[in-house]
Amino acid sequence: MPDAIIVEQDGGVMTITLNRPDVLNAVNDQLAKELHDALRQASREAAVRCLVLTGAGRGFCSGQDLRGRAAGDLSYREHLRATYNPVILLMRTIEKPVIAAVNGVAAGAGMSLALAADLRIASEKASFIEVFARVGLVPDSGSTYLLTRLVGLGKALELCYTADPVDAQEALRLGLVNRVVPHEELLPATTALAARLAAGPTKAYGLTKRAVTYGLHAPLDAALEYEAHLQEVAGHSADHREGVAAFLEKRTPKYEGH
Ligand code: T3D
Repeated sequence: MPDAIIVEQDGGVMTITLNRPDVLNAVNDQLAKELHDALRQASREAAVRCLVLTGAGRGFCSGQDLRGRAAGDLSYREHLRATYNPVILLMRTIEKPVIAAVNGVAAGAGMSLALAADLRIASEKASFIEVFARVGLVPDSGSTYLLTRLVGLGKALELCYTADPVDAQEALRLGLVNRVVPHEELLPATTALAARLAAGPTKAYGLTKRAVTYGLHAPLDAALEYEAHLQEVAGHSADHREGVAAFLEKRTPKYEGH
């Protein structure tokens, strides 16, 4: 069976392309496993300092591959535990920036994948659909958690109840995406940002992601304490020493990521 994803590395940037364009990159078990394996490999390799997730063809990802889903003989709980949940957890805990380059429709768990990235850059052709209600399901793969935090309670429930598509400009207005660019500029703009982040203080970025994630559910005193703890770690990093030296020497820092 051909690979369901394409993995490419250019410098410190790893790009993962979901590659089932005939079905708008719907997720089958093969794709979920390959995506999980690629993320795990990226998390372990120091040479990978930023990740980009995008889709081949006109879709970003249409969520679960629905073919063969009418039989009703599957435990959805077990399937989610085995496939999507580990992928979403890895994306949210990998200590490197993750950017979704949303090239087209992101629906269902495909939208959840986009939401699980740290940043989203959308093509003008992108759209986002919490499509689950159309097929009588609950938003999953982190959508209830992540969408609510990005757009707020009322809008999240509206998008989940109606399953209406959100176009790229509306997504920008809602804070669902960070930027919208012309379609042909999506990959150049994303890789430029990814290369910039890959040349940054990766260790500090990873700790920043940890602190921001912790702050989502912590009281202020605990968040302050956690920041102080992480700053202790960052304060002893080679990149911190390099950043201070570069400032004093009036030059651009050269970060190694540790
Ligand atoms: O553990 C579990 O399994 C539970 C987890 C669930 C997670 C989920 O993600 S549930 C939600 C599953 N996804 C959907 O319900 C979306 C289904 N797709 C659509 O509603 C539409 O395709 C879109 C709104 C995304 C895009 O519409 P459009 O008009 O641009 O494209 P299209 O013509 O519908 O799709 C193009 C082709 O892709 C088409 O195939 P064909 O007719 O050319 O042979 C279509 O059947 C196929 N396709 C699109 N999405 C899926 C799919 N095939 C299988 N599964 C899909 N999800």
